[in-house]
Amino acid sequence: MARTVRVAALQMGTTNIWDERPHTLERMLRLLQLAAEEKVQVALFPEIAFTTFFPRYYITDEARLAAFFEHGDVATAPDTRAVFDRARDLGIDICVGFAEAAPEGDRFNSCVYYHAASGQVLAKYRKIHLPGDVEPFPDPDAVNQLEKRYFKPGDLGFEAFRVPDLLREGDDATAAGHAGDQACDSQASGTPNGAVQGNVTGDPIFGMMICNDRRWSEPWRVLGLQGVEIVLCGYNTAGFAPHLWGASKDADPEEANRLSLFQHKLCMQAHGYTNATFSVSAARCGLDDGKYIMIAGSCITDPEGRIIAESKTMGDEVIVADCDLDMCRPGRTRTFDFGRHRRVEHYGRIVQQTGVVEPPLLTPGTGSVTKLKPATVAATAAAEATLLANDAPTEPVEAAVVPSTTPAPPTNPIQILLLNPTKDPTLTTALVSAAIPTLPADVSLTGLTVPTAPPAIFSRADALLAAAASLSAALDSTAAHDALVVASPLPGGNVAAADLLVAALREQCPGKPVVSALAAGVAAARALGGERVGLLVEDVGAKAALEDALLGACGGSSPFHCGGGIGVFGGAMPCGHAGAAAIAGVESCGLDELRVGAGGGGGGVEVEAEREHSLADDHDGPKRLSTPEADAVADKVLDRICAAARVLVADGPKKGPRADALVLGFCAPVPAAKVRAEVAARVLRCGDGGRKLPVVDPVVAGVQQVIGLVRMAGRMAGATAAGGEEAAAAAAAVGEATAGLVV
Ligand code: CDT
Repeated sequence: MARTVRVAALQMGTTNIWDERPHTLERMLRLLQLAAEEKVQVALFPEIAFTTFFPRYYITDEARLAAFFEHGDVATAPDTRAVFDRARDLGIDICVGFAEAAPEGDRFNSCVYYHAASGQVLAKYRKIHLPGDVEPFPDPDAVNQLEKRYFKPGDLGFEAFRVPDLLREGDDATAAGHAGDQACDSQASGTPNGAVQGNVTGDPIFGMMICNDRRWSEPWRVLGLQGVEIVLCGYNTAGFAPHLWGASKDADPEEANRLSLFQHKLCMQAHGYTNATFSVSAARCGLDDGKYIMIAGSCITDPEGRIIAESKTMGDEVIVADCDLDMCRPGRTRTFDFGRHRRVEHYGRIVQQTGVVEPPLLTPGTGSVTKLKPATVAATAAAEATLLANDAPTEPVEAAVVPSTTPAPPTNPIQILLLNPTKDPTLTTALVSAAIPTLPADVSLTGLTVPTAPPAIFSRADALLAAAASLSAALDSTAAHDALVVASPLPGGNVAAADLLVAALREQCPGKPVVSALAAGVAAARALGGERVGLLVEDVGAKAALEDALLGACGGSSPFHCGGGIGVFGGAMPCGHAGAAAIAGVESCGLDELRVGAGGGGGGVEVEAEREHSLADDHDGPKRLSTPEADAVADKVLDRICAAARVLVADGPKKGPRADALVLGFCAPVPAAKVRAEVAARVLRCGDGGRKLPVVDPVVAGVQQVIGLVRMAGRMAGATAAGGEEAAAAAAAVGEATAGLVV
């Protein structure tokens, strides 16, 4: 029995900046009336439907800007309620885009799904992919798109939702209705609730996205994974706007318009097809203000990727199609039966990496090519290899990474091993990712996860086991590497693990630079002018461990520190006194209270379901949060880091701030660059004048330190003039990279 929904895209033509709101509202009501005459059940208005597309303007006057936003409940606010009231009266569900001034002061580019039968907003979506810029182009002729200036990225994720009351008498709105059909889908994969994927039953499943989101495969797949059947997407898309599109100013405007239109349809058709869903897109189009050309092309596509209805004009227009939701089934049960065919173990990069990390360059020359490294690259390699390593636990896991902007193919790259003394590959990925942007062209960084180490280190016993397992794993790999950096970003006894490891590795690999990341971080903070270095650590446990280590460095009383220079702050100092004296204090960011873990892949946020780890506790690992939860936790993480930083840089008993440089003594579950930016913005206030606050990522510092040491060692060994130049260049490179740490 058919499950059919009649949907419409309500395309809106030119809306000028000078158009009065009531005029635009009237047009929207008329479109609704036309839709009602077509017996439409669900109608989609464009993105930012109530006004012109104001992000193209650089607006500095706050009152003027506020007038483009909808304040309060959009369904009942005086400027907008007429549309919702009319939709309810006509019995048409609507999805409408608007600029949202949220009660807490944040601004979003949003849309809501309004359910006519109940008179309620059923779902809200806030645009996640904000295109364009914060600042306008210098060229006064450029068309701007300042969405990054006016909006916060959405915080509600891509949540599909069911819509009741759409399926008419005789349609199949119940699970029971399809029970007999399951036999036909015997090969289709199961879903957690026992239903058969592709054998969609019940009320229709909708998803929403806004304009630029449609160009990214991720939102579609996230909705696809929820069985979405109709995706709604309003848009404002420029035609000829060379600055925006990165095209030549001399490009043919007509051709540019055609290309923009083509790409819009391409996205709707292709992504709809690969997720076996209908899609509806509604344009705000035409020539705004007599000069801004916006494409039309509102369309409805079916799950096979075909356009089944599309606009014919550049003006207000209603585009209607009947969506027989059973058409989603062939794709879902065969080609795109996700449960049977997806191979998530190879998709790690999608969530662990944002920017591009290119594969290693091949050596140029006569036509024969040599690989610099095996092509087991970057972020996912660690995760993927660990999955393999579960079958063969004695094999260490390597993730090879090279910089993305390699200017020339090095013939003899410096090979650095970054050792994560735990079995947590996501942590390795996070650490390696943080260091990638700082790597010179001729340096290759390999992350090593230790499958036989504990998953995390919460006790001295864990630390000892981690150190022992890591030592043998690292020794297997040292021959292939020029230097080692031991990461120490985990709470508790990891400091000890790192210390023991560093000492043992130095002993076992004489002449090879081995550094503790944390020690390198402190050294870098001091080199950058910090006389009193503040250490930010994850939680009170880590704070205690570090203070313990400090004590050990000063007095040798710590069981983990023999006072012989192996303490994390000892570095080159014989007993560590000088290092310890430079530490202004250790402050906990209290991340354990948020129950966040570090292994978020350089940007993900995880919740630790259970912190009661023990050496024998091979737990299942942290629970991954949904996007809005993760964003909320990330905000809290930044708040806490900044609060702890403020404590450290507050004025101490002597004149001036307690700490004048900071080291991130853990792997933040938000990217280090973001942490640095936030600390800069929030901790140093205008009263601080031109003061600089170095905020050092210890892994980056450790990697840079060993690069310098390897180059120096080469010079000492070679002792040639060329070597001297190389060392000078190396020093410059290290200086350059380190400068990037200062905020
Ligand atoms: N509104 C919106 O998101 N428009 C963008 C224009 C691209 S800006 C380079 C779009 O993706 O259609």
